[in-house]
Amino acid sequence: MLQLKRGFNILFELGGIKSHRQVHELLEQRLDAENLNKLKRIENDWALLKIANSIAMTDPDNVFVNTGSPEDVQRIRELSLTGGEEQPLAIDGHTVHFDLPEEQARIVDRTYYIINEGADISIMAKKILREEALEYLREHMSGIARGKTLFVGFYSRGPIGAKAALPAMEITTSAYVMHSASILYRNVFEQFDDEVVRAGYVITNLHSEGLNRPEDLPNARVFMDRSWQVTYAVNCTYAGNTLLLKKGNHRFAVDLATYYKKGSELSEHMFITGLTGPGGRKTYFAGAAPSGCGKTTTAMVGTDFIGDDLAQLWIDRDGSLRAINPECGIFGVVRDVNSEGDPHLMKALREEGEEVIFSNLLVEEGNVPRWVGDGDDPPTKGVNFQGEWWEGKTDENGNAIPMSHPNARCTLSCEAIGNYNKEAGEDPAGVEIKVITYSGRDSDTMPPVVVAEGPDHGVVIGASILSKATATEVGVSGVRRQPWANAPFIPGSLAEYMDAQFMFFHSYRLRKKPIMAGLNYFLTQGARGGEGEQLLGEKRDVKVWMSWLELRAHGDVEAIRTPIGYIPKYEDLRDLFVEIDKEYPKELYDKQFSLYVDSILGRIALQKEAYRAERGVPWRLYEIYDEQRIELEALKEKYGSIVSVEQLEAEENGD
Ligand code: SPV
Ligand code: MN
Repeated sequence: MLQLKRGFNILFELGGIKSHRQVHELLEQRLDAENLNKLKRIENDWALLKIANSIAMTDPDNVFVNTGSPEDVQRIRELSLTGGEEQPLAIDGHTVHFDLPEEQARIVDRTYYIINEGADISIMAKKILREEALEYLREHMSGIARGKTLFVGFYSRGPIGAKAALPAMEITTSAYVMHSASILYRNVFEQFDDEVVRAGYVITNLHSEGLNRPEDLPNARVFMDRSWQVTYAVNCTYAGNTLLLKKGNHRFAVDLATYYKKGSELSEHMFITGLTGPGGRKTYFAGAAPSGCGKTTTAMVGTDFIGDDLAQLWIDRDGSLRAINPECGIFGVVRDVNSEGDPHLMKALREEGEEVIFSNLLVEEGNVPRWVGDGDDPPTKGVNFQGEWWEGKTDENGNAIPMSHPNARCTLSCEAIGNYNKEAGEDPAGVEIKVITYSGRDSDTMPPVVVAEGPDHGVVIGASILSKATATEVGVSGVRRQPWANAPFIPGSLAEYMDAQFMFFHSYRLRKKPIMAGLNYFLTQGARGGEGEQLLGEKRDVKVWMSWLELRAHGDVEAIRTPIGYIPKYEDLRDLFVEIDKEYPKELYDKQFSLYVDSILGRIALQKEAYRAERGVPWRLYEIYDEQRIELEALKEKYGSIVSVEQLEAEENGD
C-alpha cells in the first residue's frame, strides 16, 4: 500500500516554514542577490516550500542555485576540487573522488523507509516510524550545513515531457554530489515549473556528508519518506547513498507504478539498448540484472545504447511498449572494463575529450586512474580508496587489499559513449521495446538464453532471478534471490509488485507484446562436467545471445520448446558465432543447453518456499511453477536428470 501525503512532513517540521510569506522572507534573508535572482525563475509554491525548509533545517552559510548553465556547472566542478571532494587526473576533465574505506557501496543496513503507524512494506526492506525518523534527523541533520554551501539543483528523471518522466530536486552540501547529478540527470531549471504541473509530482532529495569522518559512519542514514516523496541522506558520500535522484527516486517511481499507475507503467532496474538487425532494422531491448552482474556491459553491446541502469516503461496508445531512461549518464562499475570487452566505454575513459569522475580506484604515478581488469600491466603502487597502496598490501586481517575496490565506478554522460543514440535517447516518446531480458549470476542451472512461452511466463522468469552477492552493497554475501533485479528498490510488498507485473505484461492494451527472456552468462565448467569456476562462455558471447533474441523477436528463427521456455537451435547460434569470429562447437552448445533437471527443480522448490513467506502472491506464479515441475519430472522419469537437446526435440515432435 502507498498513501501519499499521510502523516506529518518531517522536512516541514524540522524547517518550520509553513506559509508563502515565510518562504519568501527566508529566501531573501539566506540567499545572496545573485542566487535569489536565479531562484526567481521557480514559482511553484510546493517546490519553494521544500527548498525553504531544507535551508531552514540545515542552516547553511550560503545557498548555490544550480541553473544548469555552463557557468554554474563550471563553478560546481571548481568547488568540488577546491573543497577536496575530487582531485584532478592527468586527462583534462577527468577527476577522482574517494569515499571512506568503510562506505564503498550502498549502506543497506542503514537504509530505511519512513512509515506511518500500521503501514506494511516489503519484507526485504527496513523501516522506521515517522516519529523516530523525525527525532533522528533532528539530532543528526538539523544545522548540518553550518559552515557550508547548500547546492540546489532541478532535474527531470527522463526526457522533458515524456509520459513517465518525473521532476526532482537535489539539495546537497556536497559539490561532488551536485557535479555527479549534473552529469547523470537532465537539468530542467527553465522548464521545472511546467514539469511539476505536468507530472503532478515533485521529488525532493536532501543530503549532507556532515563531517565525513569514519567515526560518524555508524550514524549514517538513508531515509526515504514514501508518503511525501522526500529522501534524506546523512553522514555519507558514496553516490549510491547520496545522489538519491538515482535509487532513492527509483523507489518512489516503483511505488507510483505499482499503486497509482498499475497496469500502465513500470519502473525497472533495467538497461535499454538497441541492436541493428537484418536490413538495418533497429530492435530495442530492456534488460534487468542485479547490481554488479554485467548490466552496463550488456547495454554497451548494442549498436544504439540508451541507458545502463534504469528504465521507465509504459504502454503507448498504439499498443506498443515504450521506454525512456530516467538518466542521461552512467555511474558504472569499472572493474573489468577494458578495450576488448567495452571499446566504447574504454575510449571515453582513456582518451581526451570527455568529462569523467572516477571513484574508489587506484591513482598511479602521473595521475593515471587504474582498476582491476583494465587490460594493462597491473601497477605495483599508487594511491587508492585505502590510501597508499603497494602490491601485496594487506588489511588488519591479513587479507590482500585489491588495487581498486570491486565497486569502483566511473561517472560520465551518455553522450561521451560512442554508440549512444542521442536522438532516440532524448525522445520523449521513448523507444519501442521488443525484447525484455532478465539475468542473474547463476553458476549452475539456467541455460544462457531461454524465451518465455508468454507474458505470464516472462513475469515468472523475472520473479525467479538469483545471484551471487556482489560488491555493490556493504556487508552482503552468499546466494540471494533477486526478484526482477529490482527487489532492493521495491518499497511495498513483493506480491503487489508482482501483481502489477502480471497486469502490465498481460494487458490487452499491450497489443505489441515484447518477447521476454532469461539470460545467464555465468554457467561454469564445474557445473557441466568439467572442473572449476571457469565460465563456459566469455563476455563477447553476449552479442550472440542478443542477436538471436533480435531474430526471435521478429520470428526469423525457430526455437525448441522446453518446460522452462524456448531455447535456440544449434545451427542458428553457430552462424551467429561466425559473425563474432568464433567457433561454436556442438559440444559446448550441449553443455549450455541440456537441461539439468535436478537443479531446475531445486530452484523451483526454493522459489516457491520463499514466496510462501509473502502474503497475497498471485496464484499464477504457483500455477506456472507447478506446470514446469510436472513436465520436468516427467522428462526426468523418461530420460534421467540430464536431458539433451535432442531429447527435448523428440518430446516436442511427439516421438
Ligand atoms: C547499483 O548498485 O545498482 C547501482 C549503483 O547502479 S547505486 O547508485 O549504488 O545503486
Ligand atoms: Mn543499479
